[in-house]
Amino acid sequence: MKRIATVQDISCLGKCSLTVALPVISAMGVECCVIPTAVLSTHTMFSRFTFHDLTEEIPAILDHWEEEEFYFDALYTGYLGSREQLSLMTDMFHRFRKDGNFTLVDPVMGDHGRLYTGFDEEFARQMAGLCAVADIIVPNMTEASFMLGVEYVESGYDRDYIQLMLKKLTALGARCAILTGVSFEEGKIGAMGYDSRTGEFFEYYNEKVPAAYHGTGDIFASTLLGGLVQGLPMEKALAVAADFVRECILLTSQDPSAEGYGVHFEALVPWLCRRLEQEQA
Ligand code: PXL
Repeated sequence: MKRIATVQDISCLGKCSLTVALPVISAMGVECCVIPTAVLSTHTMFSRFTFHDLTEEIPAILDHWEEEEFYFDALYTGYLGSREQLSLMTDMFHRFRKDGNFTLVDPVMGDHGRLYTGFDEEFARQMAGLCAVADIIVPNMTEASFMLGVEYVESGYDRDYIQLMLKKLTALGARCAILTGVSFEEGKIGAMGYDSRTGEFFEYYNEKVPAAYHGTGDIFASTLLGGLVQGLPMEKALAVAADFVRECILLTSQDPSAEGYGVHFEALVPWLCRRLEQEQA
């Protein structure tokens, strides 16, 4: 069985980070080993939340895993709670990145032009340092802008602008960058990627569902990774991830009792399993 290790927080309520990565990756038939970076009562979009940092545990977990010679088909980082965790992740990549596996960094820091509570521009610069040692990075437009030190542009940009951003992102050091939340046309949204080894761009768009929920970036990254580890080529894995996010947003937006945080991904797990099977056929 394929196995990945992911390092992110546990937000006890709010459907993001590990509470989506674990079920999504498991549903895709991949063992999901977790290193929790922190335990929060909710994600940080609530006005109040508790935060218990778990940085101290990480070196001991990595030492034990290395001692046992565990192999991971991919290493995946998401929301990281401190600068120290960024350097621990660089260390983890050096120790566990082998021939045949890969690393994926989702530089979770912000959205809609703003950084989440607790992050600043210095953190974004340091996150760019972690992206430099990753194989694949999946920033949204906000995270990419902060890492590159360019102004966030909400809309009205063209393909040249996004292609230049992607080239600058891979110039940080990652082989492949995928920018999420890209929209060239009113009513359409998706992602554009660039593989610096082949010099090829790729992209995928859907009709935009007029609703926004937290945690969809985490679902996107987890689904993309699950697809890649299961052997899908990048373009198929991207399409599955973008379509799954769209299905989740659509279903949630149809529920008048949906509470505005997190999507109803649980009900769509069978959809994801079927779709993965179709793509593998
Ligand atoms: O979904 C991204 C995310 C992950 N983890 C925590 C967050 C957020 C976004 O707000 O607060 C703790």
